[in-house]
Amino acid sequence: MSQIDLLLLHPPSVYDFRQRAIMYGPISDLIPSSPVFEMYPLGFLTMTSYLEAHGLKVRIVNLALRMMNDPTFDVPEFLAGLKPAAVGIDLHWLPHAHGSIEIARLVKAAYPQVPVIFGGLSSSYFHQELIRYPEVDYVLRGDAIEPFLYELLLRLKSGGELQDISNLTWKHDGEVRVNPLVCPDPPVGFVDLLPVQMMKMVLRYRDLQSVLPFNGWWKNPITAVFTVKGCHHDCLTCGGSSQANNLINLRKAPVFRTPQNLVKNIADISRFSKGPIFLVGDLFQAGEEYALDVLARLKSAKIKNEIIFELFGMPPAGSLQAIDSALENWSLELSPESHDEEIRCLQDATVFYPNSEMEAIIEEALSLRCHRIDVFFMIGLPQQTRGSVLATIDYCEKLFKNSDRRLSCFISPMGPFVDPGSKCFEQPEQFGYRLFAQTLEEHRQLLVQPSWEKILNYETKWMSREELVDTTYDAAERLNSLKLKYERIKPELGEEVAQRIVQARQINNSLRMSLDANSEMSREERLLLLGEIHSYSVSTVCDKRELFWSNHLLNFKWSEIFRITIVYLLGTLLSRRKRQRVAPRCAIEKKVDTG
Ligand code: B12
Repeated sequence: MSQIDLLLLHPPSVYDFRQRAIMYGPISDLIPSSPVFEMYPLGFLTMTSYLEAHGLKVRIVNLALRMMNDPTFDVPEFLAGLKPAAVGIDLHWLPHAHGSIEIARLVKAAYPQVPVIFGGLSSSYFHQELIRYPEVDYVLRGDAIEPFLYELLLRLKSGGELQDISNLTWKHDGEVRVNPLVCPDPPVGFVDLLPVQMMKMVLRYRDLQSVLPFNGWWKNPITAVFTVKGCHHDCLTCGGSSQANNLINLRKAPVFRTPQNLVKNIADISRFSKGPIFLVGDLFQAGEEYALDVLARLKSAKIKNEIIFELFGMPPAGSLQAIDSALENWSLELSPESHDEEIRCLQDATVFYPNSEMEAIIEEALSLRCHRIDVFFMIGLPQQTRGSVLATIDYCEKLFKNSDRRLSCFISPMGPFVDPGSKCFEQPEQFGYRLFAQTLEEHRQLLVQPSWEKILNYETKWMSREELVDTTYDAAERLNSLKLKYERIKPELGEEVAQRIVQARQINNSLRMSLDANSEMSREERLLLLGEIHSYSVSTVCDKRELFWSNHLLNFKWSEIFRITIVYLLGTLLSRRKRQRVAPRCAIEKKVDTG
């Protein structure tokens, strides 16, 4: 068996979701994942790139996806078949508060001597609490930890000292140690998300299932390229805002990836995939000059993939023409959050734009070769009432009327949690919020409540949890009808969504009554919800497929994948021959031995 220097495990949101009866609600309808939140952090790929480039062997296992796709998949049994030198578990998104710790428990049971390392945004925020769980040995804080992780793995193997490893929270003789937090500039041009690494991992461990980022990725092989660490903006509800970044990562200002490196990464991806590439972060945040530089390079690289741009604010005049002249295939994602300009302005006045400006941008994009515009709205914002949410849906109708089928609108509740580090989480009263959980353990407990109404970690002065839930279904129902009316979705799809909303609302109402009456789920409700993640929680504010792009296996460039496979297999064959002459050792041992 090939020795693994670091086994990276992605947990499901709730570990035993297959045995529990929970109505998760539409908390993941606007992302590719289900309520199991089976997508692993992009950081898994950057860590893999970095560590493999330094000679270590990393294996990613998406346990959440394996558990979803195979009801008989047994985590302890699977773990027993591996032999890692160290295990990394992400607690990046807070909705993994339950699953991550349960998986750590199983890892400890499987290999008591193997170090368990946690990392990610929520791990960083809750590091002091997290390290006190007996199954957690190390927490690496920060958003650019690759070099620290490498150093930690070497030291763990060699038995070296740990007190000078930056950003490490650890235990020594039962005492918690918190090493100083530093915020390094990410390595020049960042660490690439290398698709080739994923392919090599599939070949090395003969396991495709474990590496897939989310359910259905084969059909919708969207890839993401991140452009920035940190953010200029300070939106009240965002856990990736400027204030949150400063608080959690000590990142005081965003660091942008160099245009050269960014476009190189896109070109690398385009060699094996014809699928869409999502640029994470608004290019115009780094200034017009930066964005134009990226666009010019994209033009020279002759990228054919559809490139999806997200816009936080409205771009300067002429920007859309620049995009259009660089790419024949592009789309936009806009997030005005609310139609109400006052509510939008409250989020962060520095990124505010009036509706008229957004409408002008939409009109211009539609006059160009823009392939698709998705407009996202949110429920649960400061000062937002039920009436305001419904008025947002009226505004969607206005947008539908003045556009064509390339534009669609989406609305979803902010959930399950308002994010730690955001202003609304840190100073809830000041922004009209009431929190139901503050600590990590409290969030773990919330995640296993029977319905999403009880899972939400907040309500606002303007909407109770009950109202947030009811308003979500009302808004979703109306938006779905509008999409049918304006032919944004196929009639069968729209009717399916309408039916799902009715069912979801019914089960939610019945749960509400039984929980209020005796705090227990009825037997019928339990049976209905047992192990259920789809029927009442997926596609109940929109059909998930509305988010996806064209879907077929032709999205892959099979000749390139074949070439990489052959090169890899030949490489392994040669190195196996060499190893037959030298005693086999794991990569870390070699590193440590040679200093
Ligand atoms: C891109 C993105 C997405 C993409 C997913 C990309 C992906 N697979 O990572 C999409 C759109 C799908 C998404 C979905 C969600 N997201 Co999101 N997302 C982001 C965004 C904009 C950028 C993240 C990013 O790309 N970082 C760059 C990569 C390279 O770094 P990284 O993944 O963070 O990894 C580094 C470190 O975190 C750390 N690390 C991570 N994991 C581990 C594990 C170990 C063992 C170690 C040692 C270190 C480590 O090391 C890595 C390298 O240094 C951030 C906001 C922001 N600006 O940061 C929000 C953000 C992270 N998302 C957020 C949320 C809430 C979600 C959702 C839960 C929303 C929802 N309800 O649907 C889902 C969860 C998805 C899932 N797991 O299924 C919140 C997180 C708040 C919180 N504390 O929970 C953020 C901050 C935005 C916000 N709303 O405030 N998201």
